[in-house]
Amino acid sequence: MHAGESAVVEQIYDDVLRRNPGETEFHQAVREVLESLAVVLARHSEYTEMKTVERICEPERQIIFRVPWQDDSGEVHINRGFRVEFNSALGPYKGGLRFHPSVNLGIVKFLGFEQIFKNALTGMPIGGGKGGSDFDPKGRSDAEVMRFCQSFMTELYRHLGEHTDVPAGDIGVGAREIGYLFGQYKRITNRYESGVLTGKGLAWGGALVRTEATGYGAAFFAAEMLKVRGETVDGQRVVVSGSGNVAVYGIEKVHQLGGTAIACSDSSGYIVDEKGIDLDVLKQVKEVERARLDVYADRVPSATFVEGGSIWDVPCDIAVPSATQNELDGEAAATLARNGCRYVVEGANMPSTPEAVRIFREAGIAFAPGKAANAGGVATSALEMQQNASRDRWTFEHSEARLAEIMRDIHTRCHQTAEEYGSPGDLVLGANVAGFLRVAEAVHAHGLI
Ligand code: NDP
Ligand code: 2IT
Repeated sequence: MHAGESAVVEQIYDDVLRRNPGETEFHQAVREVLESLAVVLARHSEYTEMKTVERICEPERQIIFRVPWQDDSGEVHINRGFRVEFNSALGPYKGGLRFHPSVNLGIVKFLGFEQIFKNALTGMPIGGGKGGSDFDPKGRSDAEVMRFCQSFMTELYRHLGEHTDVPAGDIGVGAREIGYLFGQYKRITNRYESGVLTGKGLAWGGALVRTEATGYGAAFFAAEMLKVRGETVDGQRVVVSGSGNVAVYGIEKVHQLGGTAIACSDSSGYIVDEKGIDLDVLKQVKEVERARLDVYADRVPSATFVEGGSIWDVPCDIAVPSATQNELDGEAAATLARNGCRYVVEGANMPSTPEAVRIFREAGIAFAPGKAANAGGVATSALEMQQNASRDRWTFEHSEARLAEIMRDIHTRCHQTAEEYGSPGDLVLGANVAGFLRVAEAVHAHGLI
C-alpha cells in the first residue's frame, strides 16, 4: 500500500538523519510525523513534486548565541541560547522557551518541529518555533534569574516582534521569567509591544486562563476521548507525572470534572495520595516555595513519597504524562497496560517513547499525542495575542469556554481525519495528517520559499 509514497518518505527521513547528526529527539519527532504522511502524499502528488515535506523538515532559521551572566557571588557563567524559527506559513513563529540543563539544539528542533503541527491544529494564525537555554534555574535567586533573562533577551530581542516571533513559557520558564524578558525587551526597543511574548502577568497584558490553559486543555481533550467511548472523567483514577505548570492545572481540571488525581512527580520522585492530591498544598510547595515534592508528603498525612522509582507503577484508568520527553518507556507502558490503564493523554511534548506508543496500540489503550492534547496552552497564547492586538480583555469564563471549544474542535479534527485516511481511532495519524494538511496548503500557496 502506497509503496511509492512510503519510499519517498523513507528517503526524506534518511536525508534528515544525514543532515542533522546526533539530534536524536529531532529524528524521533520527524519519524513519527513522516510515518503518517505516505497516505497524504498518495492523494497530493503536488506535495511530492514541490518537496513540501522536505521544506517543512528544514527550519527557516536557527539562531544560537552566547549568554554570559554573573551569579550572586560574582562568578561568571556562560550558557548557550537557542531560537529555532521553524515555519512561518501560518503566522509568526510561536512557541515556548525552555530553561533546563538538558537543552541542546536537537531538543529545541524536536520541540519546534512538533509546534508547527500543534499550532496548525489549533486553527489559529500561528507558525511554529521554539527556543531556550541550557541554563538551570534550580536553586538560583530571583536576582540571578533576572540577570540571566536580561542577558538572554539582549541577544534574542533582534529576532522577535509581534508579527515575527512570539515566545512564551515552557519547562523552567513561567510568569517570573516572562516578566524579566518582557522588561528587557521593552527597555532595549523602547516599545511597549504586548504581543511579543505570551504568558505575561495579568497586571501588564497577560490573559486570564493562559496559566491554566495547557493542563485544563489536556483534561478537556481527555473528556472528549472518553465521550467517544461512552465514558466520563467522573470517578476515574488519574496519574499525572510532573508537578509544574501543566501537571498542576491538569490535576485541577480533572478534579473539577469529578476524577481523582492520585499521584504526581518531580525529578526527585513521586507522591501517591489516594484521597486525591490536595491542590492548595501542591501549589504552595511547587509554585510559592519552589520546593521538592517530599515536602508535600511531610504536610499531608494521607500521602506517601517514593524517592526515585517510576510513577507509572501506580495503577490508574488515565495516565497524563506531563513532565518531559521520553519519560514513559516501553516497560512503563507495559506496566500501565497490565494494571488496567485505558487512556494515555500526553500533557508534555513527546513524553512517550515510540516503543511505549506501540504497546498502547497493541493493548487497545486510547492514546492522544501531545501535539493534539497539550495544544490548549499555545491556543490560549494566540487568544492572548488577539486580546493584546485589540487592547481588550476577556473574562475567565469566556476564555475558558473558548479553550474548551478549541480542544473539542482539535479532537474532532483528529478523529475525523484518522477515519478519512483509513485509520479509525488513531489520533497520532489524525493529528499528524490534519496538522500537516493545514501547513502544507499554506506552504504550497506561498511558492518556492
Ligand atoms: P515546568 O517547568 O512547570 O514543570 C516541569 C515538571 O516536569 C517539573 O515537575 C519537573 O521536575 C519535571 N521534569 C522536567 N524535566 C524533567 C526531567 N528531565 N526528568 C524528570 N522530571 C522532569 O514545565 P511545564 O509544566 O510548563 O512543562 C511540562 C511539559 O509540558 C514539557 O514537556 C513542556 O514542553 C510541555 N508543554 C508545556 C506547555 C506550557 O504551556 N507550559 C504547553 C504545552 C506543552 P523538576 O522540577 O524536579 O525538574
Ligand atoms: O509546547 C508548547 O506548546 C508551549 N510550551 C506553549 C507555547 C506557547 O507559545 O504558548
